Amino acid sequence: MPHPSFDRILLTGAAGGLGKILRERLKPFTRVLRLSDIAPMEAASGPAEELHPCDLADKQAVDELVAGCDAIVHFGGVSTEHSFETVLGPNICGTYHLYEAARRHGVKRVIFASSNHVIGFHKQSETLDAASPRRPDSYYGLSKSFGEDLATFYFDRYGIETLSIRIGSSFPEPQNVRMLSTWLSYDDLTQLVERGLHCEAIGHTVVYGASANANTWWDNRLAAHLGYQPKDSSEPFRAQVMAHPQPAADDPLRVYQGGAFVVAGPFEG
Ligand code: NAI
Ligand code: 15L
Repeated sequence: MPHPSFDRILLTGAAGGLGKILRERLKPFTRVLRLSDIAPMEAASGPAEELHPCDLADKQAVDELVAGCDAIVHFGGVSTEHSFETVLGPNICGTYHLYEAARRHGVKRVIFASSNHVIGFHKQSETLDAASPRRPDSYYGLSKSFGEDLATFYFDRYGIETLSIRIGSSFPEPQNVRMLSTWLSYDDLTQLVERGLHCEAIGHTVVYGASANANTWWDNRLAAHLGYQPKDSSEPFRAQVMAHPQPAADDPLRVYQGGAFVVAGPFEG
């Protein structure tokens, strides 16, 4: 096996759906993979893995978590819409804690799991690139938008480089008509994370995390320097998706890029 390019990569959200996938896929790139989550994780498989449970909302704990790492793949946090108070600690404070720890410990590269929900209020009739105005569709989307701003700030101020991946829908298969446009296969997700780790001079790059789907809403030309070449497409799943009863034409799932997130809440009053 070729010599790994990193000594110790930190993966947050390691107990989650995508964290479990990346736990396997990141191994070739690092001598040691440090795995972290607030939820229980499977035991380390050997010396190339180390478990470090941590609540992202705890600043001191995050500082200790990051010490000794040379890159961070940040997939931890609340991953769907909730009240502002629920999102605040893990996502807003937590991402700040990670960048602050990265600054203190000299980490120069972060891969940030951002989300399509930073632009979710755009209509599905629009085609967006990374410079399109954000239109967050939820407190969750707002937290990812803040994470992207943190990435810009920590690059401009401290030279920490980030790839923010605005992940569409990364699941084994697209589950509905909207996901025929937003689907990101696990192989294409892995390629994006690999590009984010190894591509030189990325500054803060924003890329839409989607496979080569036929009906896309996203144009990645502003991230062309990554060399991301998606290999998969939702097309082979179209027939099985369309065989199910379809949402009405005015259903948010058919109108907005963020789908049902645009009608979540309110959470009080
Ligand atoms: P997930 O919910 O399965 O995993 C998130 C993990 O974060 C969980 O294991 C959870 O325990 C952990 N976590 C939550 N609060 C925490 C805290 N306070 N401290 C430490 N860890 C905490 O979500 P999934 O699907 O694996 O997504 C991973 C990341 O990718 C998330 O940041 C999500 O927002 C983002 N993303 C995922 C998409 C998808 O299609 N799966 C789409 C867009 C973004
Ligand atoms: C996300 O940001 C969520 O983490 C994921 O669970 C899906 O809801 C996805 O977006 C999506 O928009 O399909």
